[in-house]
This record gives sequence, structure tokens and C-alpha cells, in this order.
Amino acid sequence: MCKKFVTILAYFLLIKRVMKQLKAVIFDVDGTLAETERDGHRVAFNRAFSDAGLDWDWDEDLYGQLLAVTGGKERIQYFLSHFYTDFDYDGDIDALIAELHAAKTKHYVALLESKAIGLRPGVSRLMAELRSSGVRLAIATTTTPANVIALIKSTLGEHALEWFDYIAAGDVVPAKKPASDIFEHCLQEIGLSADDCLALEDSANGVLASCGANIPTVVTLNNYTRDDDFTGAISVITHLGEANLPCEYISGEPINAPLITVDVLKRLHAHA
Ligand code: XBP
Ligand code: MG
Repeated sequence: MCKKFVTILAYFLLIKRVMKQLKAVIFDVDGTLAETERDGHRVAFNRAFSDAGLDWDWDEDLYGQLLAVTGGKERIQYFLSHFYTDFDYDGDIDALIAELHAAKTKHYVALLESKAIGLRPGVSRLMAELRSSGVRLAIATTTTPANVIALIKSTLGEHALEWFDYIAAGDVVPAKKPASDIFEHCLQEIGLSADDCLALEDSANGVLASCGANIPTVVTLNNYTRDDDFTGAISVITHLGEANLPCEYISGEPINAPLITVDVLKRLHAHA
């Protein structure tokens, strides 16, 4: 009786795995599509501070610490509450933060328009492969929608905005990553369950968010996130890889390939 039950359960699990289909890949933006933080967002924040007559200067190390908090407005708040507690301001601090952030967004978009930042290895290649295999694309990010649009336009061209079924970004949900809200919102908009999708992330906060929404997740780490805790991710690799620049496996399910292709993603997804 017990043996029969185990056999049925084994068949059930096998069928479930065979029937599991990768229908969409949900991309994070900052750190995953492009290395935008150090030479993009950080620079834009500093320009906005300087325009406002503030002597705040976020150097590369400080910015790495500030990345513990997602969202630009939230990051400025975190800076004031944890790093510059002596800041004395008589006016409405929330209004000041909102103004600084709006100015920062303008500087950031201008930086992208000047082509200051390109995509990470393999991003464009993988997107093209996914599209020709019929796997849908979506985005789930903490960053402001204008930033995502500017990045896609400046790197892939305006037409590429149509490649994405949905772009979930910024304040569209009340709680940013590591909360799972942005991924849950994205799933709802694209009409798929977590099991049908795979998320590509670069940070611990991102993995907490995607795994919190039960989406199998692969990580491409970067300089700011290489020491992050990626518990819950299927695999961690250096980047997606190009023909002349193979990716390196870091941890989790082995990749056994120089490039992250649609087939590799399907295999990882099936194992999740
Ligand atoms: C990264 C973020 C963002 C950007 C700044 O988001 O945390 O806050 O650093 O963008 P993700 P804003 O990794 O989810 O793409 O200033 O527009 O918030
Ligand atoms: Mg990220």
C-alpha cells in the first residue's frame, strides 16, 4: 500500500516537472540589465545635491552601503537617518526629498541619453532568443518608470519597449523590494502564475522579493552585490555571457554552459 502511494507520488512529481513550462522571464533592471548604480544613479544623485546647494557627496563606498535600501527617495531618507543625522532643515523634509529625487531622475535620464551606460553581457542576446522562442518578457524593478524607459530606448531602441508584456516599476506598489509586491503585481498584470516564470535578479533584496513571490530566480551578481546572501536562488553566475565572454558559475544548480541560453533557463526552471 505504502509502496503504491510512493510510486503514484513519484509519477505525479515527474509529470508535474515534465509539464512545467517556462512562459515568461521577468527581468530586474538596475544591476541586472545594466551596471547603472555606480556610474548612473550615484552620479545623478550627486548632481541633484549639488544643484540644490547641498554639500552631500555619495562616494562609491558610501553608495554601496546606501544600496541596502531600494528606491531613490527611500535611500535619501536612509542617508539622513543613518549617515547624516546632524542635517538641520527647517522646511518640509519630505518635500525636499521629493524635489531632489525629481532632479536626480532628470540627471539620470540625461546620462542614459548620452549613452553613458550599456547593457550587461548577454542581455540583448538572451532577450532576442527568448522572443524568438515565444517566451514572454516582463520587468519588475524598484526604479522610476522614466529610468527604465530611458535605459531601454538608449540601449535597445524605442521599438524594444514593445517587447515587454508589462513594465512594473517604482511607486506602482506601496512596498518596494525586498517586499514581493512588485513581482506579485507584475504576475497579475501578465496573467501568469509564479511557477510559469523565471526572474533574473542581481541583489539580495531582489532575490528576497522574487522568491517571496515564489518565482524561481537566477542571479547575475555584480561588484556591489558579490557578497550578498542569495539564499533561495536556483543559480548564481557572473553574467549571462557572450560568445567571446563566457559566464562563470558561482553557486547553486550547475550551469555547465558558457552562455545562459533559453535552453539553460528552461532546464534551471524545470529543476526549481
Ligand atoms: C534599484 C533601486 C533603485 C535605483 C534608483 O532597483 O533600488 O532605487 O537605485 O532608482 P532594481 P530611483 O534593482 O529593482 O532595478 O531613484 O528611481 O528609485
Ligand atoms: Mg537590481
